[in-house]
Amino acid sequence: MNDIKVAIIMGSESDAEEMKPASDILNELKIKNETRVISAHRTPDRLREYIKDSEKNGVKVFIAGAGMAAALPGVIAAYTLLPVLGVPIESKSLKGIDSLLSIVQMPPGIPVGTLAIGSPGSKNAGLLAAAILAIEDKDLTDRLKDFRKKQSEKVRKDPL
Ligand code: RP5
Repeated sequence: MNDIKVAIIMGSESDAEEMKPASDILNELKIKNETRVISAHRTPDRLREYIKDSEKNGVKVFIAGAGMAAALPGVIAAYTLLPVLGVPIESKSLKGIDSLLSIVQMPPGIPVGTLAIGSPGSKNAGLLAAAILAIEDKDLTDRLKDFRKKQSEKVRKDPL
């Protein structure tokens, strides 16, 4: 056990900037997380080992960001019963529509919770992971309430 609750996996180093909001919000909410670059296509054996080790070490939620054919979240979901949250990376050629459709179109029986394309989806994946963990964690529920309250306060009624 190493207290890591959320494992963030991305298919390539080139996904790092778009995936950073996930770890940022988890850190803000004081949820221990770690980030790894592991590709479903380029390093499949490493992926299987990492999922097995993560489960043994007490990880509760996986967040997976991938672009283009974007198999990563689905392959993780095939190996684990833990919730998998998929973030479609905004690929250059098709602006992430390819990644979105790859991740969202899972065959029935192996679910992946799919978020929005790019950084907004990455932040929401972190928040959704927090909401899942908060079901059994009162302190975390309070921190999430506080986050929502501050977020509401920042919205100005009059833009001028
Ligand atoms: C996917 O292929 C990765 O998630 C990345 O978004 C995309 C391109 O990877 P690189 O060629 O930039 O390493 O597997």
